[in-house]
Amino acid sequence: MPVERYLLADAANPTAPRQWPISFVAMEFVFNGGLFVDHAPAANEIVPCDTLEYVEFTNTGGGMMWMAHSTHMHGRSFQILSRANINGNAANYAGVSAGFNDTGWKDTIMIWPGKRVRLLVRWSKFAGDFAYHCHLLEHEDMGMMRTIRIEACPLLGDINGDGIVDATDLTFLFSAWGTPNADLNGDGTTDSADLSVILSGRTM
Ligand SMILES: [Cu+2]
Repeated sequence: MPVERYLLADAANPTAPRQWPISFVAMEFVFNGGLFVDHAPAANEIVPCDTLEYVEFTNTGGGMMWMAHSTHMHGRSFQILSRANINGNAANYAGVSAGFNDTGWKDTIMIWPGKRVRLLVRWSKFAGDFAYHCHLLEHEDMGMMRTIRIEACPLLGDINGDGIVDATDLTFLFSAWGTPNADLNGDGTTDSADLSVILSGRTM
């Protein structure tokens, strides 16, 4: 079955990739400028739920220690948009994207020295903290791991905004029946389709 391709044009940030560069700081390899801090994402590691985004990793900061980093993202599969050489050595990597290597779903990608890798990933519908890290044990043990925080999706049926879909939302819906006032599915009126939204408790 062919893989449904994500399109850059469908990303929420098609011209401004989220950037988590690999660098070498105080004799440690790090992502996004710093070592792992439990449950403390940087501002650019807080992401919207259920949203397709464009993400870029670069591996140019090795100093004397050029290494490839097998980069793994928890809880998500992503697609590779492109790989580019940004400090020469293109001939050494001519075969990296050969064949089907970059065409399938990935949860891990090898990011070679001097490479820029661009991905498309749809963040989960489920809020919470997820790790991304280098899969080389020495590197992840030294802190080459970071947190992605997925923000909560709005609860579509939470009409009164108290954070839960419950009987008060039902009461409001029935009081608004036949009017646009509790039109959750955008068809212009409040009806059984909107009731279904509430009863499913589903998120957007
Ligand atoms: Cu590494």
